[in-house]
Amino acid sequence: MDLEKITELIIELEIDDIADAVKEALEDGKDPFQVLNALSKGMDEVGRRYEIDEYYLAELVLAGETMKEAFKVLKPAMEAMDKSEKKTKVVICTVKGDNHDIGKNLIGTLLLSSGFEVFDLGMDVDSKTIVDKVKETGATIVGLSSLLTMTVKQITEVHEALEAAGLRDKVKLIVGGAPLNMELSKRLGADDFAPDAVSGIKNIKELAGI
Ligand code: B1M
Repeated sequence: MDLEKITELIIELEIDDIADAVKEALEDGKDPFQVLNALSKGMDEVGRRYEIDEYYLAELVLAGETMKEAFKVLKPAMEAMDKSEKKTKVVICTVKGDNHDIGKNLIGTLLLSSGFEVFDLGMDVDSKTIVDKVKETGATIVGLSSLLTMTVKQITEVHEALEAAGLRDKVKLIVGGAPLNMELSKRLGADDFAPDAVSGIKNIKELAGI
């Protein structure tokens, strides 16, 4: 199974074939990171087609579901690569009001394969749920995705909720998503920002002192 085919299956929204294709690529000895990259490339093209009105909301929803089918196979392969013993705990989610989770899932999968213990709260998550999870798990990093301009202010909510709970100096807050940049993220109360999944993992490792 070549990787271009995987990219193509995402672009063509082939939800019934993607899991088998990913499985085949892994069995052929392809690196899970390369497979992840091929999936992301497909998603970039879906986004481009949406922006030029070639795809509509229905196609976007189906693209999201197709990515999820791929992740079901990819995630265990990523987890199997993890050889570390002492794990840094990371809480991740997409902020309240935002139902985009493809980028967040990508980050989560990469974190797992990089030896982190990941608590994924899903999407549309309020600050109280995040604070409760940090308290319960003792996580030292919170990673937030915000894809909508309208929801970036939720980052400040989370920052302030952590502060009110007396946890802000124990937890590093990193954020990502298209409407953000480093300057805005810091102004909103985050410690760090990453423009893509690879730099996200690099920055999270730095925040964790790894
Ligand atoms: Co929507 N959507 N969407 N959408 N959608 C965008 C984001 C948009 C830019 C499209 C556009 O208009 N050009 C636009 C937002 C405009 C804005 O506010 N600035 C938009 C809109 C408007 C909407 C709706 C309001 C549409 C409507 O209903 N009229 C609606 C909102 C619903 C809601 O959230 N409440 C909506 C809905 C949807 C779908 C549900 C149909 C679907 C999401 C499916 C899903 O996620 N399960 C969807 C999609 C697919 C998109 C686009 C096309 C693609 C997003 C994506 O998955 N990209 C997007 C346009 C685009 O980006 N070209 C768009 C692939 C993914 C791998 O990248 O998530 O950016 P991304 O993550 C990257 C980086 O940002 C970074 O690393 C990731 C990997 O490289 N990153 C992090 C992300 N999080 C990070 C966290 C980190 C570090 C890095 O640390 C923790």
